[in-house]
Amino acid sequence: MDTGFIGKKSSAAGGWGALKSCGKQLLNSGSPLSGARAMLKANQPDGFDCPGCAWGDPEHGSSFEFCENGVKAVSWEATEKRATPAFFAAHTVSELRRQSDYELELNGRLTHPMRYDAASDRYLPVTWQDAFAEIGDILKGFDSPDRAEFYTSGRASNEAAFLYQLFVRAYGTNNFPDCSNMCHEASGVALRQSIGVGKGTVLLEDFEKADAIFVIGQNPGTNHPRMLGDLRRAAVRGAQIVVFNPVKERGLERFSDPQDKLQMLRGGATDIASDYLQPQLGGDMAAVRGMSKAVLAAEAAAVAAGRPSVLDHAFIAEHCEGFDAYLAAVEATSWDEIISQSGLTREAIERAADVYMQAERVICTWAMGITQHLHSVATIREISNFMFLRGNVGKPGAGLCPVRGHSNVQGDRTVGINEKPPAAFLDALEKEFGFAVPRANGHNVIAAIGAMLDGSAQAFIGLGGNFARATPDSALVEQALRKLKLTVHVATKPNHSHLMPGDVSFILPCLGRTEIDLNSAGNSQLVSVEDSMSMVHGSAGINRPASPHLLSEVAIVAGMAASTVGSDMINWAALADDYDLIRKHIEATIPGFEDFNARLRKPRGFHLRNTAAHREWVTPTGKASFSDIALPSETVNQAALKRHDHFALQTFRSHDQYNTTVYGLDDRYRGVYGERQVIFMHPDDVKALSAKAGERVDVVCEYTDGIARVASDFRLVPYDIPRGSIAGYYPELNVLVPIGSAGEESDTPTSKSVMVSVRRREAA
Ligand SMILES: Nc1nc2c(c(=O)[nH]1)N[C@H]1C(S)=C(S)[C@@H](COP(=O)(O)OP(=O)(O)OC[C@H]3O[C@@H](n4cnc5c(=O)[nH]c(N)nc54)[C@H](O)[C@@H]3O)O[C@H]1N2
Ligand SMILES: Nc1nc2c(c(=O)[nH]1)N[C@H]1C(S)=C(S)[C@@H](COP(=O)(O)OP(=O)(O)OC[C@H]3O[C@@H](n4cnc5c(=O)[nH]c(N)nc54)[C@H](O)[C@@H]3O)O[C@H]1N2
Ligand SMILES: [Mo]
Repeated sequence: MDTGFIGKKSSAAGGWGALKSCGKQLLNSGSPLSGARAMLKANQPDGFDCPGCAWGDPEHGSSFEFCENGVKAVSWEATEKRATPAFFAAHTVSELRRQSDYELELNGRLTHPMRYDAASDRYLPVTWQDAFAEIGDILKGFDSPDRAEFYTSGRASNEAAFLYQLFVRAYGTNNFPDCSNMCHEASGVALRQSIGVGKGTVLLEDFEKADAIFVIGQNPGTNHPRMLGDLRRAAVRGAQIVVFNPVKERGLERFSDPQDKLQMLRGGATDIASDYLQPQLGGDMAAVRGMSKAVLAAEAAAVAAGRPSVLDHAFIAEHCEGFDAYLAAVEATSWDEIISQSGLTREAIERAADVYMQAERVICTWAMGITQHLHSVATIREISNFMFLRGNVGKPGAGLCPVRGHSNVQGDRTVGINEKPPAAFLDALEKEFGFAVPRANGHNVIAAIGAMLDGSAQAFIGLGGNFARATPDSALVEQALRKLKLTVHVATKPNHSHLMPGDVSFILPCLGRTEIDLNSAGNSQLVSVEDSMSMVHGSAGINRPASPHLLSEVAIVAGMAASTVGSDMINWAALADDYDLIRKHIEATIPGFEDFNARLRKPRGFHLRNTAAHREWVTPTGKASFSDIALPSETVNQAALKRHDHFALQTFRSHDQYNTTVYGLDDRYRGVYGERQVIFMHPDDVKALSAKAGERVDVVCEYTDGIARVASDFRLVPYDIPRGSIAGYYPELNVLVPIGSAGEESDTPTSKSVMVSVRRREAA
């Protein structure tokens, strides 16, 4: 069996390996200098916001906020390679479709607006004017504005996103499928119910004060590398870090901080996790309930022995409702249930609960390992319950911290990308702009795909992203896009979504974050973004644009808007020429943006006030709300354990990718090299299949809706992961994620728990 692609895992995350990888990345980009110069300005007060992740920026950063994957994101955008009209002339769309995601984006930055020509099966250049005019004509020709779906990916700036929603609402629909529907939707839904605001309550400073940090369902070493710096500093000063992750992730075990010169010279590394628990997939609600059960048992014991109370009774009495019902729910949950569903021992859960009880201030962070399950909302509500027990919300050094994905996904939501917009926002828009806005809820990602498949949607406009590859059931979604009358992709690089043309199709190339955005007077324009800690700050590019024909996202949105809804009510061109004017409209319609233009120009920007962080609860009862939801009757993982060839599959990210953008084929923290078609599996499960390391298998979706879904020719990697749970990379495995399986209340595809079977190819 060829196992050459399985190699050594990095001994620690970060360190020299990360620096080496940066150098390689900058060289590969073909523009080491502009890439390196750009890095010095990433996340600095006068630079651009790193297009990588949404982790916060420190007040007193080192000379630059070093991050290996930030370097990849920046140099990926700052490449010298170009996908010009000559490139498109040389390849038919059918030919390009055979390229992998990796190969496709390697072709470089888009340079010209392009229109699909069905006769030659090629994209041909088109003028911006003609593109906008034709898009406007088609959109105006529909019998209802609800025929069009307006997708947003979370890189769009606040200004672009605000203008986009204004255009779409002026056109007349709330169809805003958004990448966050596939991402942190469950966090928004659950936190609004629990604490009255759908965002995290902590600031970066709180990580310096926390006594314990619980990191649940998240892989910061790869996806939020700068967070590891904060975790390392916390670990060094003695804070306890408790990790819940089925997979042993290198970055959560050990980290060598490239910012720390001494540590780098000595070759040392810091242990991050003081406790590393490996629950089964989807077992976190049970695990957290188990910790609550242990806390409540300790409380009973303390009361009986006359010792001080373990619970924060004052907080619960003054700030919470539903406590008694929660007590009853915990009482009704047996340890047997908790152990079988979490896959953890009672001792391990009790140990974690001890850490929680010994800490005065606790932060709990989470990401996709929590949000992409069937019962994600219930799980996040359980995390909130657990944190309420000792008043860990709304005090320094403590709080709830959903760690967001795309660099401005949180901001896009704040400025109105929302298929279910709150009435107050719609009222404010009407008052500010004087037109009647649509009031009916629109489509999220799943609903948009449904509408595209059944023919009720006829147009797809994408402000960034890679819809066809990021969505579940990618094969179906590709068909859905090709049935449309119009597809429009605002993008920086070619991707597979562009290769699924409808009757009329455009690729509209835009400036990236790192590039200078000049207005008609030759002044550089500033955009704004919001990070996971609700800090809003400015971002101005420093690199020369990849092509003189690029427009900013704002200008592209304005162009489409003017040709679709006209410029009588709103002077789109004027807004696109001066983003300060857009910010004035944001200030007038969205709370928290008072004096936006001035405050944005302060070095670190400003913080959007979070009510829950001040213990103001904007819930129906005016209190923080305990939930009393029962554990799921059975998780996919529990069901899978009943059959030796069935597994719960999670789809996650390698160290060399940004969502559907693949930078390289290695995943060195997991010891996999030059190969992405892999399945990580417990060694005993490999044996139970009578298979061997490196063996080729097919993975078959066992979701019961009658559709056959197979991912062929993947190779087994024995790995430290619980039995019955397996893992592999997104987007390659999206062909297996069934569109019909979506989170309760969040409607997020359950891409972290798909029931599959694994079949040996040789044996077949
Ligand atoms: N370099 C880089 N940075 C990124 C991205 C990228 O692709 N590349 N993507 C960005 C985006 S949009 C997002 S949303 C974030 C994603 O950030 P993450 O959420 O860290 O992303 P994933 O790779 O999906 O990793 C999920 C983690 O959760 C664990 N997990 C899976 N299921 C479970 C479970 O049931 N329970 C528990 N406890 N753990 C589980 C997995 O083992 C894995 O470690 O990162 C952002 N930053
Ligand atoms: N199976 C599975 N599916 C998943 C996930 C998973 O964990 N598992 N994760 C989900 C998550 S968390 C998310 S957020 C989604 C991501 O879904 P998307 O946001 O749709 O996908 P991305 O891969 O981030 O988009 C990449 C494309 O964005 C374009 N781009 C890059 N920079 C810019 C820019 O500055 N402006 C514009 N206009 N375009 C730009 C480039 O053309 C690039 O090809 O995927 C989801 N899908
Ligand atoms: Mo995301």
